[in-house]
Amino acid sequence: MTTESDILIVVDVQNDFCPGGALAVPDGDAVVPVINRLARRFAHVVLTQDWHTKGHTSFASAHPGRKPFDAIELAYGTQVLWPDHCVQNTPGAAFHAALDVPRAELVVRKGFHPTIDSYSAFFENDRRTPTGLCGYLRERGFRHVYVCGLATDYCVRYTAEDARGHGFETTVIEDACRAIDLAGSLKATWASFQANGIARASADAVA
Ligand code: VGL
Ligand code: ZN
Repeated sequence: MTTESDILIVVDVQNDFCPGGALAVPDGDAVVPVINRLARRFAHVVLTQDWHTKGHTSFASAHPGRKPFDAIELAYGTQVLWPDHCVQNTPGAAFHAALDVPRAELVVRKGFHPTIDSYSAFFENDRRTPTGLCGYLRERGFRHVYVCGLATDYCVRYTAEDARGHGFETTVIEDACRAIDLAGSLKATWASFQANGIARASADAVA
């Protein structure tokens, strides 16, 4: 068992990110059994849930003439455009049916502001609007954040980097993540983790 100051953040294990979903991450559902086992070794777990409004600004369909995976400039910076995914209260936004995490104590929904995307569980993509998760973790006394889920190079990446940026010891659990890998994004992610003091571990290595 890990300690009382450790918490596992399970990022976006939702139908739309799994095979058959609107923004399927290759092999995305393979993380489910790994996370189910891993989560039993944590007394504290937080889940995140991508939770977009219909017609969300991160959807290519909201920008006439644009296609999924194009990048555009929005008021807050560069935004990759995605297929419509994780629309509030749709089956695609639901957690994978086999995800079984009995000690999940909080669900952080993100991406629900119609005009800002949110990859990180801590900040919206404007990098300024907080979700409240940092306050929650600090107030509850957690010091070491473990991150897993989907996708390694987007929501896991930004969540881990913001955890580290807020001073939490941070570990990404490699075999409990899968990546989208657009234009070298996975390689850039691991390089950034190394540069930022974010540890990389396998699920078996987490005590
Ligand atoms: C994600 C792209 C768009 C993710 C969410 O969970 O990594 N990626 N929305
Ligand atoms: Zn999204």
